[in-house]
Amino acid sequence: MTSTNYINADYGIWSWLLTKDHKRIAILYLVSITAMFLLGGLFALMIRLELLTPAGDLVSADTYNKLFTMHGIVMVFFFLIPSIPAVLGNFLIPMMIGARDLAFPRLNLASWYLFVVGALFALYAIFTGGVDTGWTFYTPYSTAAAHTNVIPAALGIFINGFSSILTGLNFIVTIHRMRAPGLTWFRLPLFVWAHYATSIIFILGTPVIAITILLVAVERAFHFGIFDPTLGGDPVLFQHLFWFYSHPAVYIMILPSMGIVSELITCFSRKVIFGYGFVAVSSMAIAVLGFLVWGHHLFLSGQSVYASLIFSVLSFLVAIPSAVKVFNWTATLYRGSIEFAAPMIYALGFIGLFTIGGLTGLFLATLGFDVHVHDTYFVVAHFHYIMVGGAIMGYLGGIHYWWPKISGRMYPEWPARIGAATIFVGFNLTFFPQFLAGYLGMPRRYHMYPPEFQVLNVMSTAGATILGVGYLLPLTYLLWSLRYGKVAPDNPWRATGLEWQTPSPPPTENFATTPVVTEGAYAYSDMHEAEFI
Ligand code: HEM
Ligand SMILES: [Cu+2]
Repeated sequence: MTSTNYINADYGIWSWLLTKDHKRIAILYLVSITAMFLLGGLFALMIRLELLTPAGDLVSADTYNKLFTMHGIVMVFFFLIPSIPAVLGNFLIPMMIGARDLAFPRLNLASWYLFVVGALFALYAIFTGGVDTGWTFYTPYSTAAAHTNVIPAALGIFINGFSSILTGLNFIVTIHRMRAPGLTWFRLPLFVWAHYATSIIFILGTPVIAITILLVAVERAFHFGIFDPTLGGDPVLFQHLFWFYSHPAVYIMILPSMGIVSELITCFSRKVIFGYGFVAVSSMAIAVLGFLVWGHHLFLSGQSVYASLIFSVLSFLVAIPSAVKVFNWTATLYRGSIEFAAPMIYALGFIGLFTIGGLTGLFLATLGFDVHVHDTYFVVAHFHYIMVGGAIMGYLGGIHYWWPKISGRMYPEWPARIGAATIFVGFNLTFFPQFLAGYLGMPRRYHMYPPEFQVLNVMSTAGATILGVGYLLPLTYLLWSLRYGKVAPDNPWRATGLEWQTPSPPPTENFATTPVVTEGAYAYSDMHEAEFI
């Protein structure tokens, strides 16, 4: 690496902490969310160790409540939600649209600082006694019952919310205003479309959770009677407000991953994506419909039967745009010349796991079935298939695919393939038994259980161990590659897309001259076919 790029353009810790370069900010996020992921993973491991035996013999019931709560808070708010948008979105969106940076570089840096301050509040809550309400902060646990650090955790999430809102705003303005000449909306890479849809949820949804969680803190401190029925409040109101954000938020976690998968599938099968327009528009449909289905989390909270019926039907509707994507990816693969590079293995893993997660979502949306499995391990398995199986597979696939661009080095292919396979196997062994345990009646959030569930739990803990090793593999060899990896060419995958037209790693300004776009994304069929058979 002799030429000047964003990494060696400037030296010293302050040149990073005060940077306005979207690529450096992406790296700051990468480091901070990886730290949070390791912390959340540590809690998960302790949960699984406790559940190895039916007797609650590792930690007390109180500690167990804190473990699953803090696992959820860290993973959802401080890892999954920022993961792809803040790291890969930040790094790639300006380059993919031929811009030099995001529209508001200083705001981008401020977003990272808000994330850090929010995370510090959450860490303070965790290390000075923990929180035990569950990551959903349901009232009255959170307002009247819990004796733990609910207020600092709530403030952490509140502050972090502004990081999301500002990032969303920055992406939307950038995508509207800064596209290179010729880059029309329907020539945009699908990764950019996915982030556009995600940003809409960030802007419309996040204020609701921020205020809701602030109300919990206010209620706790001053007993205003917002949620407490003895003071005239309504505890179910909290659940409405919470899920009005948190159902759309699950799409914040999955849409960016779908954007990555679209890029990977077309590149590694050397074909134009099938039904580009449908894939693009389905992201928007998911973002909009996602706001109409929150009531499927309240089937058993005492909402009216008619409300439940309507939410049940609407939940089926939101599955359609997701299915459209799966069909289009499958059609893209059909007769493609597929290369099983590590990112592609992650993408294929995503499709399989997301499909299982999505289909079991339809089970849950079916009112009668949900009555049977509500608050059991079936629900735990469902959302982990989506959020860990889906979202993290896409995230890791994306990290590998763009690693040459980010770091200027290639990752080692065989260790990466082994890592992807280990994660896939470990994941399924961890979470598939939970569908069975839940269906058979094992409730979630208990630190002991009847002995007949032990076999399934031992499988799950064994799987979690494999999964843990699987996640440590990329961490190890990617760090290794920074020093010893092969120097990356500008476009190692012979991919289309403006980000591959700049050097690896890119210079601070991304492009020497603004590129001009003359065709749609994914012009793979223009390539000589014989070359890829
Ligand atoms: C696309 C990505 C999806 C993600 C990330 C996701 C995530 C989640 C999460 C986190 C929960 C558990 C919340 C809790 O802690 O109580 C959950 C529950 C649920 N999900 Fe999904 N989900 C997705 C898709 C779907 C779909 C497509 C449907 C239906 C069409 C669906 C239906 C449900 C239902 C009904 C529940 C509540 C089950 C209960 O508590 O009894 N989900 N989901
Ligand atoms: Cu939902």
